[in-house]
Amino acid sequence: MRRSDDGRHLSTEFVINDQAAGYPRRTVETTATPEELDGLVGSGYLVLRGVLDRETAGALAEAVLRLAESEADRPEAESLPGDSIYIRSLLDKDPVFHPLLRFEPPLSIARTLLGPQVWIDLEARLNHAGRPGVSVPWHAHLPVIPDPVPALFSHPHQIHCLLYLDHITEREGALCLIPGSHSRGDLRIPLGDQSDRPGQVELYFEPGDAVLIHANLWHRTVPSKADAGYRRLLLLGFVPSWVRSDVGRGVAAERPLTVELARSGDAETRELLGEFQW
Ligand SMILES: O=C(O)CCC(=O)C(=O)O
Ligand SMILES: [Fe+2]
Repeated sequence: MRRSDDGRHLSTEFVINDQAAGYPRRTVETTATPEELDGLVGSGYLVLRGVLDRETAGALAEAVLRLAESEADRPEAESLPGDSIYIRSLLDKDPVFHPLLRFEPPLSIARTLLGPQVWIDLEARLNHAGRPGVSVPWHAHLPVIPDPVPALFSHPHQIHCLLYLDHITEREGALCLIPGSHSRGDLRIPLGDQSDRPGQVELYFEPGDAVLIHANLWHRTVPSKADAGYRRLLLLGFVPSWVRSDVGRGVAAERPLTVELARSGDAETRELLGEFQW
């Protein structure tokens, strides 16, 4: 890694050990400082203020609301009707989200820390306005670390960007997180717990602010008040490129038998077929 002459860009030159591709080089330049990167690795989070202008944040917020309204009545919708909804696969649903494929500085920060090859999963969460008590209890996004940790365990390193499109004040409820908790294997918070925890940090946001978190950082939201406005945020998951369930080439089966196998199979069978959700 090296700093450029103007001191603003940290540049990392990677050589990828891909024989078939001729050992390609990838240079990743980021405006984040070494201190910010170290902070993200050590504490598990990094706040980025004003990464989107108000106008863009507003346009994305409207698109999220449109999708929420069009999906809310679908039986598969992940919603608590009237309170909140998750909207998945945004890049397939509206091209207004496509510029986020090159969203800086989160992309170059993710590539500097995870490696130059990442893909982006884009989702949204919306809490409706005027609904008290809407919250997300303590959780981490990738609860897959076994105890003991096996010798060849693949640590679930991902960077998730929570990009806020609305004002998040005490009315909408702070985002709380526990610094350093992404590397604390001993922390086991019961499902549904919403209590204050020692050392928790409370964050508030303006539209266009973001926070990068390690996917295993424990976090929650404080319940909304009756006079809360909308809480809309985008969740960009930066995922190492090789972490995928599909091979993506060769002759595809005309009628994939595994679909039926998964439908009729038990949980272990479905897991062996690649089922996983966070
Ligand atoms: O609403 C927020 O501020 C965060 C929500 C969250 O942590 C999640 O949906 O996983
Ligand atoms: Fe979360």
